[in-house]
Amino acid sequence: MGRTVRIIGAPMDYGANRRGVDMGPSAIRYADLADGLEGAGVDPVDDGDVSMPRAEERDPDADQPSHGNAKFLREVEDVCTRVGDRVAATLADGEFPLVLGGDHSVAIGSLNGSARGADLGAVWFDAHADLNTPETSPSGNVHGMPLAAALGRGAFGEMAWTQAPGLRESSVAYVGLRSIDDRERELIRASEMTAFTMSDIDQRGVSAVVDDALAVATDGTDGVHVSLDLDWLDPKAAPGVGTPVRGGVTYREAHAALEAISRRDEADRMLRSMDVVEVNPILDEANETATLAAELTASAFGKRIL
Ligand code: NNH
Ligand code: MN
Ligand code: MN
Ligand code: MN
Repeated sequence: MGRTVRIIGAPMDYGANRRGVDMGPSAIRYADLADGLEGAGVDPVDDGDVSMPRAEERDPDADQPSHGNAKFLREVEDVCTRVGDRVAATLADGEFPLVLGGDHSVAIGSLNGSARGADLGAVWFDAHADLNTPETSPSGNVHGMPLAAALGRGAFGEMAWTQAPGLRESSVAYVGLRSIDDRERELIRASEMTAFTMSDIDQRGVSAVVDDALAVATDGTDGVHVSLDLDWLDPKAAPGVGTPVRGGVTYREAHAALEAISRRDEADRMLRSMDVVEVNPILDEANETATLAAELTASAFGKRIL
């Protein structure tokens, strides 16, 4: 019997600057995610969506005292607390939590839930570093902050709900960075995180880079969280995202990367939790990006061509 993969939908758009990303979970399900997972030899169970609050402040720029420059932070807290509880409960039942975003702020919940009572590593597939804090963010969008939130940096140090208890900075590896804010660049350089950029992929190939990222994330940890932001891919392969950045990985490179995850997982079952985020069906072409999200998830669980 294969593992049970519990699909947790988080139709969140409070962390992004574009509407439409809240339709991501539906679009990924519609793209036959469950069939793909069965094809990979796991048993998918759909847990439905976590409920979304109505916005307290309709104006994202409205003052939110003590939250500084972080839009809709109360709403993000509400959703991420629910995501974290569901992820933790899923793991406690011996099942695998797969969170479908929604914008990347949902990863605050996934990381918090997955890192309760366990030492966690993380592999972050993204064009962006997501290391802004309310103090450094140029946009105020919380989807540019989930790693900083999980690590309790800046103002997040006062917010227990954002923090991933068992996640150490030195167990985090980025793969495919190519759009980093100036302040983030300084923060990454001063941090203990490992950052593989698109240049590293160009020079060494994606499989070798992912193997190295996994070495970082598995060293001294109980398991690895994989966070897959679809804007990690080149916009030609994944047009349905809110913040496309050209120069990303190709369709084939993306598959090779997630197959490298599954090969490692086959050897030592290090894969603990995963989120798949930032699919925006309104900006997509014929559900191409959601379809790719579903395929890449199946690849991570070991689906092979032959
Ligand atoms: N770094 C920018 C910000 O903080 C962009 C973040 N956007 C993302 N991250 N899509 O993955 O707003
Ligand atoms: Mn992201
Ligand atoms: Mn431990
Ligand atoms: Mn991104």
